[in-house]
Amino acid sequence: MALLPIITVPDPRLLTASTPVEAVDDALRQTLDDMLETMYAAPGIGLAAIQVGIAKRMLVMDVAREGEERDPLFIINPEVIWVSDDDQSYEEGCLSLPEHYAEVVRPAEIKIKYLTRDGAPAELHATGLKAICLQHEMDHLDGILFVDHISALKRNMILRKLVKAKRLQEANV
Ligand code: GNR
Ligand code: NI
Repeated sequence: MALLPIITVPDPRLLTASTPVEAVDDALRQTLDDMLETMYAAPGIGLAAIQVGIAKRMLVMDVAREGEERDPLFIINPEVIWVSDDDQSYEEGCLSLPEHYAEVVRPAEIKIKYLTRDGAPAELHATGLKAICLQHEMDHLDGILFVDHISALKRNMILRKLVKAKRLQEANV
C-alpha cells in the first residue's frame, strides 16, 4: 500500500479525458488499493485515477460517515444507463481544488454499469450522497470539475485563487 500525490488545479491533466481500462489485473488492483488508501488519508469520499495522474477510467468511493463501518467501492469503466428527472443540490468540494466549495445541482439518482475490482460486470443504482459523489467522480474521467457546473463568475473566482495559491506555494518552497 502506498499514498499517491494528489494533483491540483491548475494542472492540465485534470482537464483531459481518461481512457478505458483494458485489463483488470493485479497491477490495476494495486493501483486501486493505493487510491483508496490515499482517499481515506486525504480525507475524501471519492477519488478518480486522474487525480493521482493516472488517465484511466476508474475511481474509488466511500460515503460512509465517520464512526460507520467502511464501505469502499471500486468502479472501473463506468457508463450511465439511467438518470432521474429530479435534481438535488449539494455543496461540493474537490481534493484537486483544495479549500473551495460551491453548491452544485445534479440528477438526484443515477444507474450505472461498470466493472468491479474483480473485473466482473455490475450495475449500481445510486441515490443521495452516493449519487452526488459518483457523478462528481465520473466527471473527472471526462476532464470536468465541479466548478464547470457553476456560474462563470464563481468558477473564475475559484480558479484564479487556486492559480495564485499555487504560485505563492511554489515561491515559498
Ligand atoms: O471528498 C470529497 N468530498 C465531496 C463532497 C461533495 C461532493 C463531492 C465530493 S468528492 C471529494 C473528493 C474528490 O475530489 N473526488 O474527486
Ligand atoms: Ni474531485
